Amino acid sequence: MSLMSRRHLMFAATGVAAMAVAPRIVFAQAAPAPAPAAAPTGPFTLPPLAYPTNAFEPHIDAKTMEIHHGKHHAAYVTNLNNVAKTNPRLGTAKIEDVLGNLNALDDSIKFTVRNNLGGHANHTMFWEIMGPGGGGKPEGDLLAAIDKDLGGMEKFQNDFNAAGGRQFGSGWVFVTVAKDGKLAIETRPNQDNPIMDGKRALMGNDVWEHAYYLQYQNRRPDYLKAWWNTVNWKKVAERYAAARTGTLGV
Ligand code: MN3
Repeated sequence: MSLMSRRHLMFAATGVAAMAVAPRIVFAQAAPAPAPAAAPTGPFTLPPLAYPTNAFEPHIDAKTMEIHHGKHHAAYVTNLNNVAKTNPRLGTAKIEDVLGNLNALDDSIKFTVRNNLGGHANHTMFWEIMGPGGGGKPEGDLLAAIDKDLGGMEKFQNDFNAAGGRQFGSGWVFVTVAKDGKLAIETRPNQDNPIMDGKRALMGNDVWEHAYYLQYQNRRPDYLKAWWNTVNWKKVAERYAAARTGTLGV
């Protein structure tokens, strides 16, 4: 082999080595980027949606669902995990036990837990009671209870929408279920939850502006009406049955 061709081979080999290294550098830069790496590590976790974010269009737009679940609810979870770092018992206690006994908490975390654990509970319920192909009416025991306690479906939905419309500022409109099984329409400000008053949320709608403003702007009453098309009555009926046996969580 001549000197020239040997040198040529050496350059060629160097070139190959440089090319082989290059993809590793690219990979090393890309590695920290995946979104799941930024997710909270617990003990609190964001429950995944059981449906795609566009499942409720045209009633709730995909962008609102994305931000509502992926940013707002996620922020409550992150805040809880931060509190749990210095208060590990928060992460092991049952959510309903903590919310039902907020005064047992240290003053330094009470406000943060009330807002963020309330928000986590409210939104966990909210995603659960909605589903694709929702709307219509419940049946069986739940319908009978609505007829008995809330004056029938039409009056119930009108009263629920009116209460949600009247809630000043941010908050929720709920159907609460008491220990004796009685249903009532009640609102709560901010992220308060009926568990704080010894009741349970059977179902509820979020009337914070973040729940509807991209699509409905100031037209909260239109959002309240459209939202019924997302309600998964089968899930609500399961929650009602659980409430009757004292096993309903958040
Ligand atoms: Mn919300």
